[in-house]
Amino acid sequence: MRVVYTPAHLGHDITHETVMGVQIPANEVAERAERIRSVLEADGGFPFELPADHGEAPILAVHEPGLLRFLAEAYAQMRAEGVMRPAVIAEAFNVRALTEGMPAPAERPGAISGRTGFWALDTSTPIVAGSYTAARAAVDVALSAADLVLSGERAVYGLCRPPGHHAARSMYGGYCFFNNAAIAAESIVRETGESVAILDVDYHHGNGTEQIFWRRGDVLYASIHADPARQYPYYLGWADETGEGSGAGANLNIPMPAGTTTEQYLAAVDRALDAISATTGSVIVVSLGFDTYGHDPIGDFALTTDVYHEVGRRVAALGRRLVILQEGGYHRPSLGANARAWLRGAEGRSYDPVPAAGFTAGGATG
Ligand code: Q9C
Ligand code: ZN
Repeated sequence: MRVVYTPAHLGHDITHETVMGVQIPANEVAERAERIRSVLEADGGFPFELPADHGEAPILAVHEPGLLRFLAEAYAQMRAEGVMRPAVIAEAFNVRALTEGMPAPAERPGAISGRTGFWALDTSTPIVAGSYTAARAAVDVALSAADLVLSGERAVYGLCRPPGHHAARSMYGGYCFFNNAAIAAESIVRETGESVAILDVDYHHGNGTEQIFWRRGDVLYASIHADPARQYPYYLGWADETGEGSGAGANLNIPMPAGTTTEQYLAAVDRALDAISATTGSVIVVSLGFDTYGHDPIGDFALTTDVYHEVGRRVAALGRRLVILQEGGYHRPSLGANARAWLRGAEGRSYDPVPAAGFTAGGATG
């Protein structure tokens, strides 16, 4: 299976994220993508290629121009204001209650600390000097993977970093800046005139993808994720969110309990795949996360590496072409093996696990 990857993600070299007011070591770090890269390279069955620059147009088909402008300018604006903090993080947020009963505020020129909160969902998505370039490159990875599939590949893996599915039309957050999967899905719809299904198997609900396609009947969004009653993104991901207008019935949320087992998970995968089978279209965009893994530091499911092989196999068994895009997954030592298992399953190759020592050669810390 061909893989699209670029080292541009290394510029998003964050060290900390802020959770409930406290700085903790960042989860969404460069090592994640490098771990996946080295295991796929060692496998031998995954030729790597660089993405092509697709420009701003496919991003602006999905996102508000102001969000793109903000992300492009934020770090430099902070420095220009003489603020010497290591990363741009919001101070105050443009919350619903601020203007309840009033017109919603527009973005105004102003201090970076306030401008950031106009576009941000949370405090756990720091912007550093190389974040914007990395986020643009992740979009190009997704679009280049989509190009390969549209030109005849059955399945292609885009090793996107930073991830994308929490980014909404006018909002970044949840470690995401641009919604790579939504941008790829929209470009496939425009290119083919077909419907597209997005299958989101990240541990978290893809609130951004849901929001972007909420009123769209030509893009099915199906997601299996931790119940928002106990887990981020809290406000969306509930089972009663089914879409509106032309999108009525084209949003499927399957919230799962803590401790979700292989059996429970595979039953949910079958439900999502049944919904996808009922749609037209020949391409599935997969938002692939490994924060469903039993040892993930921010997840609470109980999945094992062999399950990913089976999920990949079942998704491919629908017979549609696959644009597979990396989202989350934070247990660094297992990420490569999990990605390899999923992708080999999707390609109809055997699971054939390699002993853990085979993955960690070269100084991994475990
Ligand atoms: N204690 C993705 O998986 N909250 N994003 C972190 C950690 C944000 C996850 C709290 C989680 C975002 C793409
Ligand atoms: Zn996630």
